[in-house]
Amino acid sequence: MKSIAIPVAFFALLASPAIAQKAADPRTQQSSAATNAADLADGEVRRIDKGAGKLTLRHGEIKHLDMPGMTMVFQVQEPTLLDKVKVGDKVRFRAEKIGAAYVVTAIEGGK
Ligand SMILES: [Cu+2]
Repeated sequence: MKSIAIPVAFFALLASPAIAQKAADPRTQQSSAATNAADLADGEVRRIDKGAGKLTLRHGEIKHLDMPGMTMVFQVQEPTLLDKVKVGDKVRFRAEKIGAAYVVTAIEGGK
């Protein structure tokens, strides 16, 4: 067991200062906040409307938007995001409120 535990601890020591440094760097602060893994919500694709650039997701809680789990329609920031998913996919996604609209800006884990 020790032979497994030591490399893991060693990796953790290496990784944590790197993460702290990245977060403190003003040049990357904004972009790392936008793609922070903690801001990704769980969702399931219910409907895809490529013509309108809309995506219906049943999603879990979205903490940074103060939103409980529900099924709702999102705009997508880039139409190509819709090519990454199909109905029924379980995904992780980033949603932002832009003006009056809720917009999906990133999706991972589809297809
Ligand atoms: Cu919602």
